[in-house]
Amino acid sequence: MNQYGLDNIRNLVFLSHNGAGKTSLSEAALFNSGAITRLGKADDGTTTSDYDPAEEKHHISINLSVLPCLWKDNKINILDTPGYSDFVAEVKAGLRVSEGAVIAVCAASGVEVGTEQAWAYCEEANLPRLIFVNKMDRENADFYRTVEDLQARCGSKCVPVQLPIGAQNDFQGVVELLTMKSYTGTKAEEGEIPSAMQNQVDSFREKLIEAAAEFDDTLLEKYLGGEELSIEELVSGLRQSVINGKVVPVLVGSALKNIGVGLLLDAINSYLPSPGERDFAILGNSGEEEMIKPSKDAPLAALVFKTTADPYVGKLTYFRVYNGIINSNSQVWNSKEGEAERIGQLFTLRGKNQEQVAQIAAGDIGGVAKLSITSTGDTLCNQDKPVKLPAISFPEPVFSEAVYPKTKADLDKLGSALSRLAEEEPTLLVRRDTDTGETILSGLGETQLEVAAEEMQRKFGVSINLEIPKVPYRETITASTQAEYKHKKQTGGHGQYGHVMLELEPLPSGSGSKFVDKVVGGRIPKNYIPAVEKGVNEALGEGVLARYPATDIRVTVYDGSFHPVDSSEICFKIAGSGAFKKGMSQARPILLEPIVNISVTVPEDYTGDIIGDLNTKRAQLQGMNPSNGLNVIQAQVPLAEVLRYAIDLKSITQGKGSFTMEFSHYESVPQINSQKVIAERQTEKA
Ligand SMILES: Nc1nc2c(ncn2[C@@H]2O[C@H](COP(=O)(O)OP(=O)(O)OP(=O)(O)O)[C@@H](O)[C@H]2O)c(=O)[nH]1
Ligand SMILES: [Mg+2]
Repeated sequence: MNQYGLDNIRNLVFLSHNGAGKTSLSEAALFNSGAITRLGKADDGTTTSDYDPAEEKHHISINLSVLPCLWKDNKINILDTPGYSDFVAEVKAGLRVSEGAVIAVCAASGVEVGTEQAWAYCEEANLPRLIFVNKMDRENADFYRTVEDLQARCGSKCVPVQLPIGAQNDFQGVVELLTMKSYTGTKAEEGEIPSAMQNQVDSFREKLIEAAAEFDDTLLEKYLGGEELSIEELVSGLRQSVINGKVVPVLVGSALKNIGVGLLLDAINSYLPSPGERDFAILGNSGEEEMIKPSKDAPLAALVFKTTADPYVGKLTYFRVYNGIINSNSQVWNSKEGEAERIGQLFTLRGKNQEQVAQIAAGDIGGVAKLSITSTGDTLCNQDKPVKLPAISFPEPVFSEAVYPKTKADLDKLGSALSRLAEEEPTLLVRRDTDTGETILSGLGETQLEVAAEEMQRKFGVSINLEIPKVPYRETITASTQAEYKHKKQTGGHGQYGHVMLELEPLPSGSGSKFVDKVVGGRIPKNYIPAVEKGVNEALGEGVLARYPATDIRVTVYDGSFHPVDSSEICFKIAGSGAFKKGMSQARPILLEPIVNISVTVPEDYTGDIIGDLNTKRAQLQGMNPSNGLNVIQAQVPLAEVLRYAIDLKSITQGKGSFTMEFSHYESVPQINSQKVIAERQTEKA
């Protein structure tokens, strides 16, 4: 199956709003092409693409799957991606290594948020694409309404090349407007166009021919001169328009009923570019992109676009070859790491199935196990002709939860399991919060982290709970005070004696705490001062309000007394700590909380809702920057209020918003919130 050349391959990514039927469509494509003999069902978890137990459990796609099928003269590598936005990294990877896209749209739901998102990604990547209006068999399915919707929201370049015969219960097949033939049923039996459709067919055909001829001067001249254009001319005209991004053909069918899927594969062959027809970018020395014509005879250039951690096989690496050939049992150069990498047995993938191959050539996609230094985004090449391909841009993690192992055994394996997971998923990040001592797992949303937790259990046998991260509160004082503490005990032999007088003063926010020694005349001998400081520092570590670290306080030891026999370091440490606690209680202590700068980008219509919501979160608005229909809203807000902002924003904007946040400074917690935090902390410590 790896004998297909640059001109006989199609790499295309399937995109859509979640659940529009990408996986069902891929399955039907594999079945029709003979790649599989049993048609699996998304609902039963029996598709080739959704083989992962997590996908079966959640009934959604989670991973990108590579699904090659042979159709007529070509090898079509379908990259089925998840529609759920938490897993957008898979979409980004799929987009990066494809020359074309198929956007599936549900005929009943029409254009949805995910449709517009998919469209925007294709525009951004300049990716030629087809639209497949799926689920024509469903209740409420309406092709014409969906097309109007598409044209209104994605532009008039969406042009139907087919019309459905019947709809909903009565959906039977499609009419192809270029060939003027009808195809009905799963077997796509050729027949006559139903006479009732004739007028509609004529009118849509006219629009299609215009679109096909419009961007080719010779065709346009012929067309305007009233000459009949041949089917071949029309197909080639349309192909150029699709490749140049001027036209997006709209097809129709039902993945579930397997109607129109073969015609979709025909359209992929006819209209979408092969790897040979699309130049690719390499990075020059100063990081600028340079476009290159792909060639099988050039030195190797392959991009790693996905890495998975298999508990048995180990690391599995997916790559796309742009130039040259990669061979099994060879050595390549990883230009990102600047190191050689050993390549073992290569294979092509179809879902979880692997087929061993001797080599993978330019234009194609393959896999290899157990690479040691290579990760997603790296380029594999020849050491004497090193190249770098632009890496894949993944979104930054925006949602965090704290990871708690369930048992001691889980704790021992936690670190390595987490880092293996994070290696697999570019949008997962693991870090330790030194303030709260928690291990924090960050990603794009709640579902992604939940799936990650399940995977930890399944793949590495580590059970964890995910909890809302703790807020690293602090404490400080708001008044100056003096405090005295005498530690004195007479027990049996020699006693204990330490006596310290401290002055506590508030320092400006963010300056931290300072210890000053102003004792004169040896009232406390010099050798005991470090012990006093130790005691103060210990007390600073747990403030008097809720045992959060105290900060921004100047502590001056200015007097005290000692006993020549009974005094010791430990006694002065106790006295220092005691004096500090007493002083802090007197100096009107308050709770401080971290404030973050948040920057929220949303379509302008959502501005009011975003600000309304931020107001309920104690935010201080800093500014707004409307541009191009989007508005960037900047605010400062307490971290405690936005620990789950990724979820709130998604629900306010149906996923159309994005945000970033970073720590700014600490501020005092309002009285009412403060009481709550202190009470919660008391129960927690108890
Ligand atoms: N009636 C009808 N249902 C369909 C059709 N295609 C898919 N479905 C159903 O729609 C649901 C989602 O299908 P999937 O194929 O998993 O959709 P998807 O786009 O891959 O979903 P995600 O990958 O999770 O975004 C399943 O219940 C399918 O049976 C269709 O043509 N007609
Ligand atoms: Mg799917």
